[in-house]
Amino acid sequence: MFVDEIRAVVGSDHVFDGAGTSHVVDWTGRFVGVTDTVVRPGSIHELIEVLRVVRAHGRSVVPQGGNTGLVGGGVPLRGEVVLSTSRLNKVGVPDTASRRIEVEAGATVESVQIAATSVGLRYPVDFGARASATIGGTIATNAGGVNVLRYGPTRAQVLGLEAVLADGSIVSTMAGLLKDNTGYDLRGLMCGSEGTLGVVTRAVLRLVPAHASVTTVLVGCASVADAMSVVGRVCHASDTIDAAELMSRRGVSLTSRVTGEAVPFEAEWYVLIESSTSQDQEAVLARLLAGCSLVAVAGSPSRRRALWRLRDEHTSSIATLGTPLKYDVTVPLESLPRFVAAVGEAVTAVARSAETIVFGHAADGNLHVNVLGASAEQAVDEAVLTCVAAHRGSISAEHGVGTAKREWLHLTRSADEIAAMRAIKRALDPDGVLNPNVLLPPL
Ligand code: FAD
Ligand code: 2HG
Ligand code: ZN
Repeated sequence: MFVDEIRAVVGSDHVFDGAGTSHVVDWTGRFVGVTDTVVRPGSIHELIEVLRVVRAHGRSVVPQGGNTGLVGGGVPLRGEVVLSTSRLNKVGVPDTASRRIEVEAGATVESVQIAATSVGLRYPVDFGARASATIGGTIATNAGGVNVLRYGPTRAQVLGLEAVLADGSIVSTMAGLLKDNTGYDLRGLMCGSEGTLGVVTRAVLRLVPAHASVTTVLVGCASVADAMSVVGRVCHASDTIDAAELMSRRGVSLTSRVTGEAVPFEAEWYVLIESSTSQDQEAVLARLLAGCSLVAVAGSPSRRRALWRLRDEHTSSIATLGTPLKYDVTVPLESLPRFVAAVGEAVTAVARSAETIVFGHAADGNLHVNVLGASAEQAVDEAVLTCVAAHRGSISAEHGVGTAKREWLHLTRSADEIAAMRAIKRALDPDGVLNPNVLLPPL
């Protein structure tokens, strides 16, 4: 029997029925699946053996890390086996000379951040789900977060990678060479492949120097256009800006109510800016923000944490109002203010009583559009995503396509591009063993 064979590989403590467990429900509660098998291999060899048994029985797997994904890509919506990386969670000792760290795929982002900080370095990928999201999951989704502006997305941190393909073969670039032009970039291909091409098992990650001190500033603005003009001015004049985050009055007041953190002042829109600090930089920021009347500078680490909670806790605060439809999009910076107005109108046109909350990584043109109280899901998907396409944006900036956006991929990718992606999938996973129901549109 299938489950007996899997038990023989990993031991009975590490195989169980998914019914009633958190492994079958996504973070938002919107995507609920079913599986008779959740398996937690304890080594790459066990993982390869598990895949062999899965293949032999004509089944497929959904790789799962921290299950914080927001596009329904990490749960078994069609009875797939859940392949959990929770036991592959070793974090190596950071190499301070080469500024890198070797980790297993199931290690959390936070555990890597802590290891880096302990030696005066920093892992620059950061976002609200850091305590649960894993390195494997962030590589598979090419996660972004608040520091992309300065350090790039997860793909830019991956110096080396090891992954197991559907047939059990291993691709590895764990030497982590800075320069290596020997053929196709398999490491880059795995980043953002959402578990469809290989199961990431280990990585070598780039670390950056920790800042001696940071300046964190909350700026109040009358409109999105004003907010984007502040972002533009600050980012243009300085290359030490780590983050520039956009929030609305509604998002901030809701988050303040849920978390108990005080809001320093009332404004229609807010920009939260963080920069590494030198005396010069403080003067530059002060000059650039001179025309802004609503400015709060975090004068202490606890004040800084409080300002960041107002941003980080948006997702969990919105979740207290119900299960939102989530859209994670990029639009060109110059059309971002127009897009914010247009997307609100587009949602209202198809779901009159729905509420739209917009926030995100302003400097990247990456907005999170959360729609609450809409029953006509398909109509709202279409309204929001065609509005994105009309503004020449992308339907996924950082969360990935998953199952939630797969039928809309054509809005962002041409037919030729989708055909090329299908050809890659067919070549590496001809039997559809790895996450067969995500990313590519249904045939
Ligand atoms: P999972 O949810 O378990 O899986 C996500 C996808 O990766 C699935 O398709 C899964 O099959 C695949 N996968 C997982 N592990 C592997 C592996 N080892 N090998 C191959 N495929 C694998 N995302 C951002 O980009 N930026 C943000 O700012 C951000 N903020 C968030 C805030 C909150 C509060 C929450 C809940 C989520 C946020 N996310 C954000 C989304 C989410 O945290 C990321 O997508 C993250 O990368 C998922 O990691 P995970 O380990 O939870 O992956
Ligand atoms: C963030 O930036 C995350 O906080 C989550 O990407 C966005 O909840 C969301 O829509
Ligand atoms: Zn985000």
